[in-house]
Amino acid sequence: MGVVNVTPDSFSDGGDWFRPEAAIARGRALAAAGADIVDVGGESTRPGAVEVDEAEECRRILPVVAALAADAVPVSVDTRHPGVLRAALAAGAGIANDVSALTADPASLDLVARTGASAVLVHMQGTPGTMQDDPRYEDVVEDVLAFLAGRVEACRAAGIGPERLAVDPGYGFGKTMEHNLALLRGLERFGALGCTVALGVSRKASLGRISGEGDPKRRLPESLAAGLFALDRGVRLLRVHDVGETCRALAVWQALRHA
Ligand code: HH2
Repeated sequence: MGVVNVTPDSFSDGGDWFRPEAAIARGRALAAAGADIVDVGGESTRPGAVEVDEAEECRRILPVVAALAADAVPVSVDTRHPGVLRAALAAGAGIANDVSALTADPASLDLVARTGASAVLVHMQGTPGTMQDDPRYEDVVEDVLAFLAGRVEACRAAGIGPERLAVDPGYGFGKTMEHNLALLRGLERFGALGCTVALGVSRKASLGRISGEGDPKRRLPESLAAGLFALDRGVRLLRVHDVGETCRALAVWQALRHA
């Protein structure tokens, strides 16, 4: 899954793809570089981010979703807002990538159920504005697993089967460094939820804290190391900014696995 942030303020690439033409070109380039899905987002969910209103979020992403969908690129929409999701699905997106796991507004769950769309259910403690203020868990792996199991069950009850779902432990979403590392080490357990396991570690700050790299755009080595570690533990949907480089690493990983 390649990322196109149509935002002025994303932590990793804020402003680079804010103009619709730039975002469309970026999405096409990611698809050409090997992305199976292009994830289009109009609201940053970085720690401390402020919420964007639905009209503005739509204005940012809809031309991009429509252009990529017209090229037959599979598009996911990274949003917590049902109005944005509805418009994006109508414009040709097929997947809801929701960092609230369809809890921010129950209308999102109904929309996915009714339209036959797929969804990525992401665990987040709190909201982006405050999620990094002292996050706490009894046992982070157990707690996140239990939350996601509940969301998979809520989807099943609404008629959305596991074949339409991916579960994502939400690396960096209301987690300390220790929580993040425990989740990566426990990834294998998420397969038991019966859905595709997804993960977004690309360029994230805690990887830079380990290596000492402060610039998100220079965190490709960190992102590849964590991404391959995750693939070894069953992750099958990796959300990344650097698609071509990740595909090259994946090709070697796959050749070694099947050797
Ligand atoms: N991380 C971000 C956004 N969306 N979706 C999923 N499924 N998993 C993730 O880990 C995830 C996500 C944050 O990264 P980014 O979009 O690059 O930054 P920002 O939120 O600042 O736009």
